[in-house]
Amino acid sequence: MELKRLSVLLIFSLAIWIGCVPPMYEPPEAQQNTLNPNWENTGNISAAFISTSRTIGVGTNIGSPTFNVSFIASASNIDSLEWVFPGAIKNDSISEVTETVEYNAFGRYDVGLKVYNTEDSDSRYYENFIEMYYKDDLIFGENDPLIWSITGTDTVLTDFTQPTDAEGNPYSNWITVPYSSPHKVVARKSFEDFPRNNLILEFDYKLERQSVIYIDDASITGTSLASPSMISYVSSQDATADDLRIDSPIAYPGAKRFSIEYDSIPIWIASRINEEYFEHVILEMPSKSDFTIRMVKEPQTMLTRLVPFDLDSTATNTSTPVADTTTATPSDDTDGDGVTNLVDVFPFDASEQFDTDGDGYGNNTDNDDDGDGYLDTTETAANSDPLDRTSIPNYVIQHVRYPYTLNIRNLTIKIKEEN
Ligand SMILES: [Ca+2]
Ligand SMILES: [Ca+2]
Ligand SMILES: [Ca+2]
Ligand SMILES: [Ca+2]
Repeated sequence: MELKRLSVLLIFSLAIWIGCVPPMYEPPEAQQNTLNPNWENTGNISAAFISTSRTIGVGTNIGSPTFNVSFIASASNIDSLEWVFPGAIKNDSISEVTETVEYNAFGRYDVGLKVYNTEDSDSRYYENFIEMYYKDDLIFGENDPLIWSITGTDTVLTDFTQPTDAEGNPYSNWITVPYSSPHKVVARKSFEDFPRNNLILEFDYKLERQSVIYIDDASITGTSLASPSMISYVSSQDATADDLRIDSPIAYPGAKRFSIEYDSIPIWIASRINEEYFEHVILEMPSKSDFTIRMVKEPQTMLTRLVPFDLDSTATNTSTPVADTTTATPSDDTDGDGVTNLVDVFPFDASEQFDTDGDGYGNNTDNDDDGDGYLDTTETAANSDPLDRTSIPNYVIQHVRYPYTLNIRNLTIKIKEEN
């Protein structure tokens, strides 16, 4: 970075300008401007000025951003004036009341103004009066180097949603990865031509526990045990009585949930669910001008749940057992159906032999042999046992076990204030 060289230059030019060597630079208080003690207000005129902006967040991640700031001297009764704009690349003069100054790099810039009239002079010099930093717009997409690129094998655009206010307007600089994204979610962005030293990555994040999830009833379909393995979530606002409500566990076991990688090396990891408040993170970055940032939401653990089919309303289940049909000749096969009278529940009926649920209807007539409320045809299609009332057809549902939403906002890259 050029700051040190700038400081030296500045001290040198100051020495020429005011004719003596100024004292060593004292660091300013955070967020305050420092008035150089050698540049005093001498009385009748004042070297006050205003500018169109003081801090500028620019979302340029590749190449040098360019921005203009206009300054207006608000002094009156002056004959002449002189500006200094260290670090600026272009300004048409230094002696006009209004100056438009061009900068072309992230950083902090001092501004000075000296005013004169025939009797007096006054000067002001502010350290770090202008700050230009990188402010990310948190826009996600594919194959565009200027936005966050989704790179995971499972990552899809719907993994990134923008929260909205009560009127439905999206919040800028704020993105969420919903709990309904169970896979690993990765977004990547390259940065080029940044200052090499003292870069600080800052952002706010929140890992929000989703205490209740609803599974869309319409997504619970199919007849085989293997289907559906994944389901669709529905928001609590849109859930109906038919949708399946699942309460999340109170406590979530600690695990790596969200991480930041610099050139593929993890430099920060979050695990704790902090559902109430955003936490502010400040990360010092290595001294490279070209680098890549990756944001990674780890895959969520899945839970398999069995949800019984709805009962078949047409299942035949009476409470009238077969009459006692004990015969005097147990080893005979009176009705000639191939099953001896001892075993045949219907020894005089060649079309029936067994009544598994004992409801008086033989298994050949009965449409629900085991009396569990599911038709034999349903059970066969769903691979449950039609002759075992403890075996019933289920949907196999996989849902997120510890659902949480990741919020990220106000991502910036600034140059660290020197101490
Ligand atoms: Ca029989
Ligand atoms: Ca039966
Ligand atoms: Ca059955
Ligand atoms: Ca059964």
